[in-house]
Amino acid sequence: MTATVFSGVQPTGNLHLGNYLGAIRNWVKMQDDYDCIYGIVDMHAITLFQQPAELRAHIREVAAAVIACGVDPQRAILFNQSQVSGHAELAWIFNCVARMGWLSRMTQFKDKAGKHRERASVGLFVYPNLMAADILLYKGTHVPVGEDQKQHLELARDIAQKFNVDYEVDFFPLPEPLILGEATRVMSLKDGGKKMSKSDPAEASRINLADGPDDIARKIRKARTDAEPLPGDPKGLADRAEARNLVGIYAALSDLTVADVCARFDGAQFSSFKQALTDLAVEKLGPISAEFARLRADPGHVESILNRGAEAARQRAEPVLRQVKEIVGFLQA
Ligand code: AQP
Repeated sequence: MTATVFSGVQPTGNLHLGNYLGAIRNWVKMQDDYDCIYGIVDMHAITLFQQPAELRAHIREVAAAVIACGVDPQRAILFNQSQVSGHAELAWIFNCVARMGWLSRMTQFKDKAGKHRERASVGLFVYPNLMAADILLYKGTHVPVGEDQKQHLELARDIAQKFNVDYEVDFFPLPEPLILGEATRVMSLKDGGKKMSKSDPAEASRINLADGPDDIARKIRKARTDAEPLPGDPKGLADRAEARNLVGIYAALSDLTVADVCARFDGAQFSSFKQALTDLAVEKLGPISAEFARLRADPGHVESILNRGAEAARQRAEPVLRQVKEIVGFLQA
């Protein structure tokens, strides 16, 4: 059986270095070994309100950024979730399979809803059911997951299993997590305790994939650090979140370990380390931002790629959804 990977990114803003190192870079690598389906998941994005004009722009821009990073629409399916109605249809069926108690335990809902649980959208609460539908609509077998998505993938497995048991079928696979090397969690350049995020209002907290060399240099120069020189041993970074973050970014961009980077910059001041990091980031991200600018200038081309992707995704989803409806007992034309 071919291993099918599903992964998604929310069009909630422009992609940044964290999305690249934590996710999209792996999407590019996985194209060589798996049957890959990648979604720009706008239905997930609207679980928190999005301005319609911004959402539309972000869908095109995130698609352009993903392609600029090296995802090849000839080898992987790249599509926009809301254009394939099967996601919503299967999610509804999963709303009826998943249990309230399971969803109530999801820590991401608790984090995102915060103290205003009663005012959170119902969509935010059932978000993991839609994620299960995203994967299982294609009988996805593998999902690359960071720490924050592990619980949601467990839930997708629980849903697949309960569906199979309730309807006495062996229909859905139980999707497995795909761990691709050491996970890179990139933190905000302004606060080493917060992850780098598209929706952080502080622009200087992240390096966007659209940033040119000057923006990259300025943001790294102004990144928060401490007064100590860099340690020769990673243990010396234990209580230094901001320093650890910059060293981690250097390691991820250069494919070195954190220990290698510490050894190389043992005793260096931040002024010289930041210059080395800037040079590296400009070297690695320059070609991406140039390709991104080219694609951004041609939104019609990006939309045609997404349209073709949606057509391919619908073709994959259609027989699965028909069988699900048959199993559940829906009448079909
Ligand atoms: N800072 C990060 N470090 C490593 N990986 C990250 N990812 C996001 N931020 C970091 C990974 O990128 C993929 C796509 O993320 P997403 O858009 O679906 O949602 P997110 O995790 O909520 O991303 P953001 O940028 O923080 O967006 P907002 O601000 O809208 O919440 C995921 O695989 C994610 O792990």
